[in-house]
Amino acid sequence: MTTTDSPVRLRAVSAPDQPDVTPALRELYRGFEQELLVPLWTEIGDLMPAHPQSRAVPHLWRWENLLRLAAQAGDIVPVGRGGERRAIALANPTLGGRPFATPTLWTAIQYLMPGENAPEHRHTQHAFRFVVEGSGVWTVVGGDAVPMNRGDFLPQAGWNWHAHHNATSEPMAWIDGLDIPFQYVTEAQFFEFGRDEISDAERITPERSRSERLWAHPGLTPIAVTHTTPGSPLLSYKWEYTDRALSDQLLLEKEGYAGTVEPGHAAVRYSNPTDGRDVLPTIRVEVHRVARGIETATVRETGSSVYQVFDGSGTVTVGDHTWSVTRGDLFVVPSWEPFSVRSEAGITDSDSQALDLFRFTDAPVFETLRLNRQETTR
Ligand code: 1HN
Repeated sequence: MTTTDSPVRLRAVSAPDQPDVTPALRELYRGFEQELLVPLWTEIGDLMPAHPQSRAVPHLWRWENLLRLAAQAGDIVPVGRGGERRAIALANPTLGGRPFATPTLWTAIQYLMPGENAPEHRHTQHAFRFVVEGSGVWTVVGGDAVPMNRGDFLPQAGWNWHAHHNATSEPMAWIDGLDIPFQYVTEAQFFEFGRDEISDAERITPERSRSERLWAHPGLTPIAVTHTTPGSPLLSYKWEYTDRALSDQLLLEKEGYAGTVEPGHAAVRYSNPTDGRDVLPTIRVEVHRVARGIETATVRETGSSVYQVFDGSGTVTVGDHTWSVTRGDLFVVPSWEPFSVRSEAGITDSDSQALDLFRFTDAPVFETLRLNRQETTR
C-alpha cells in the first residue's frame, strides 16, 4: 500500500502537547501511514474522554408527524418480502443518517393496513412492540397469536419466528424497539426468512395468547414448564396490570408507605417471570407515572434511552433541550445527558391525569459490562 492509499491520515501540527514539526517528524508520520500505524499522541482525546460524550444528541419526534407519514406509506408502500415490515425508523441527527435512534437502540413506527400480513422471519436482534393507540393486529410468535391493544408491551426475544396480521378493517400503528445498532457492532447477527403465509390455524384472534395463559399469573410459575430460550416467555404485558401497579404505588405513597422512586413519581420495570430479570437480554423497559404538577430530580446515566409519552402532557428537559410533550411523542436521552420531567399541573384539584412515560434503555448491557453509572445532579 502506498502512503496516498492509506486510510491512516496523520497531520503534523504545532501544539504545546505535540512534538515539533520537523522534516524528520513528517517522514516518521508517512512511515506510520504506510504501515497502518497510529501513534497515541495524535488520537487519545476522543478515544478516552474524561466523561461520556455521546455521538447522539437529544431529539424529539412528534407522534402526529410520524403517524401522518406512516399512513401515507400505508397507501403507497406495500408490505411483503424484501422490506419485510412497513417500519419507519427514527434517525438520530448526528448518527450519519443511519436508522439509529441512539448508538445502541433502534426505534420505528410500524403500520399495517386492514387485512395485511407482515411475513414470517426471525433474527438474532432482540425486539419489542409497544402500542400507544389502536388495536386489531395480532403478532404471531412461534405460532402463538398475541393481541395488541393500547398500552400493551410485547417483548420478542431474538431468534423467535414472528409475523403480524391485521384482522380488522382499520389500519394500526405501534412502535418497535430493537437492539439493531448494538448488534451491528457485535457482528454476530443472523437472519432467516420463514413461511410467506402463516397457517389458517395461526391466523386466529384470541383475546389472550397461550403465553399469557401460561405465564401471566403474578407470582405463579407453571411447574411442568421449563423455559430455556433467552428473554421472557410472556409475550404480552397488558396495560391493565401496568396501570394498576402504577396507581397502587401512588396510592400507597399517600397512605404513608414506600414504593415510589420519589414523591409523586411511580415506576415499574417489565420483568421476566422465570428469573425476575429484564424482559430482554439487551433491553430494559420501564413505565413511569409522574403525578400532576410534579417535577422529577435531574438524573444522568451511562447508556441511552428512548421515551414515548403514553398519556398526559408535560415538559421534558434533556441536556440543553426543553420540550413540551404530549401523547405519542418520542424522544431520546443520550448517554450521560441530564434528564428531568415536569408533568402538567392540573387545571382543577380533581384533575388526576398524570404523565405516563414508556421508556426503554440498553441498561442490561451496561450492567453486564459493569459500565453502569448514575448520578442525581439536582
Ligand atoms: C422486524 O422484524 C420488525 O418484526 C420490526 O415487526 C422492525 C426492523 C429491522 C429489522 C427487523 C418486526 C424491524 C424488524
